[in-house]
Amino acid sequence: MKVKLTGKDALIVVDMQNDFMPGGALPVPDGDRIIPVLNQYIKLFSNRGLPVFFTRDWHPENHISFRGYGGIWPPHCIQDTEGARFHPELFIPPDNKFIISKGYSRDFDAYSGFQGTVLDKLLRERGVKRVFVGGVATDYCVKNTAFGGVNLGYQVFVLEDGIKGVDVNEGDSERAVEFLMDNGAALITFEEIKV
Ligand code: VGL
Ligand code: ZN
Repeated sequence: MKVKLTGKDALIVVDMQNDFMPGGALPVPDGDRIIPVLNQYIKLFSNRGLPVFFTRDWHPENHISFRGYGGIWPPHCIQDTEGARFHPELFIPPDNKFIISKGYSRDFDAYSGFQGTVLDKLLRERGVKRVFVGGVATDYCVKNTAFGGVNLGYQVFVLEDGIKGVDVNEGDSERAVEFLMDNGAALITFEEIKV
């Protein structure tokens, strides 16, 4: 498949934060290996003047998703800590980029970048119709952000070469991609974008 970028496209990079990278509090195995290709996508969109959205997990230290506070995860991406910062090699364009914080209230978790955020509003006011979604984790926040996009009426492309999962249960990431395709999302690689 070949896809030509249009003025109604946006890139969504999900949760490329230190805590989700090898050595972090909740590491996605090889999560940092997708950074070079994500940077290619980011530069492509940015050079075309298309908006790039970076979601981030942004939890208070007593967040409901943490073990000991009702959740299943080790503490991760605590607001204003090193673990919550984007990986230092991730390219953040100087302009037309947006940081979307999610899961910032103690009693509310968000696997989707659309939940409790202004992401949909920002996309709509820019006339965005198609979103390209990459990042981590395939089986959690990428899955839910992409599914949220589908449900809100966007045409969703999942970056096949720009996602990584945790696979708490073997096959979770594969099933997540299948689920998204069953719901109308398409898979795409960098080479398939027509320049
Ligand atoms: C995520 C688990 C907990 C993710 C966030 O970004 O996929 N996973 N919080
Ligand atoms: Zn989280």
